[in-house]
Amino acid sequence: MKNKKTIVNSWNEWDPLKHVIVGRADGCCIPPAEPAMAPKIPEESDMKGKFGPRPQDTIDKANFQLDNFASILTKRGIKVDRPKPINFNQKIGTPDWDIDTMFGCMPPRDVILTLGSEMLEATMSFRSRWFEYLCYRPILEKFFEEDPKMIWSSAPKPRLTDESYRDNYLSDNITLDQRYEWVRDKKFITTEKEPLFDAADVLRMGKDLFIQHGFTTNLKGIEWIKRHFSNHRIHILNFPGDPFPTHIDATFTPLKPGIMLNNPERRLPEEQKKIFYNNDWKIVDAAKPAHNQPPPLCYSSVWLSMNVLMIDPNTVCVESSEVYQMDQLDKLGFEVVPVPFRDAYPFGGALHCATTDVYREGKCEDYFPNQ
Ligand code: DAV
Repeated sequence: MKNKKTIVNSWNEWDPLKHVIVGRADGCCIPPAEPAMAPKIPEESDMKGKFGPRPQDTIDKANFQLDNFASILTKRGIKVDRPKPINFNQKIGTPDWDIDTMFGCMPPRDVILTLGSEMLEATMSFRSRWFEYLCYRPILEKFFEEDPKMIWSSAPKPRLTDESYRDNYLSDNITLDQRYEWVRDKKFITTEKEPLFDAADVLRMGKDLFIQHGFTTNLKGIEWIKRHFSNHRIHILNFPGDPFPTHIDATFTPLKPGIMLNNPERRLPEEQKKIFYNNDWKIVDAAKPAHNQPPPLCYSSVWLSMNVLMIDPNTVCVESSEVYQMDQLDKLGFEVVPVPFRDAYPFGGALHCATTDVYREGKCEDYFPNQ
């Protein structure tokens, strides 16, 4: 059968997936410290003080798993597109700042937000990730040509001067207790100087968008999204159990209408649960991760275990070593597709991070009529 032309359309995280972007690990770098990043790297981390290109053998292993994931999806009839990596090991800059390397293009979820027929390039909140959208331009250009209804947009590029970050966050001497207190007080690394958001802080659930306010998305970024997607209802979520709230998708994961997985170490405050309960949604604690530690040179936590990709409301891709998470989803009645992916974790996350929707069947529905 001849490949059908592109359709851009996706309103939620669970409708039947037909077309998706899967990232690549090529040339990925560990960027030098920058204001947005320093607090995410704990003092004892093996990443402290390291920067530059990642070892080639780790890149090859990650790409092997990314290619395998892409082929698992393709075999299920899902069309897969891949970004085009650029040379990440080069100095980039704007009139306001420069930085010695970029990051990579493994997690498209962070960069591109698909809602309906629109693909929106996020502002991003790390200097090293400022130009990452360039890797997606070849496919966005193609989608724009092939789908006459596709809306291609880009949020205002942020200045990311020092005014966009709190400088007291930089210190190595801050205790974890202090960090919990700041997060509880909604005092994050990013300031309210300008709108900032990473696309991976947004959960798309039809008419409602649930957005984490944290390190990578500020209130102005959420306000920008609210005005931009003015037909949607915007809900701001906080997860005070996370000392480094960076992206929502290892914290709060919709599985299908009526059921959310919540990280038991980062529970949604009772007050913010109301909208779910008022609409007969269940919030279930995610199973514990199978590992005590993330793999070497990884930014993310062990909770990538719950960073799953729904390929339809009954079928879920789960990392294949995450036995407890697979078992829980199996018991909840889902068909579980195990996907080996741990070698790709250090490059920016798990199965949800490593993908961005292009097309899911289905329409924009109202799953929360009782507001
Ligand atoms: O738990 O470290 C990872 C999310 C990556 N997109 C965490 C969050």
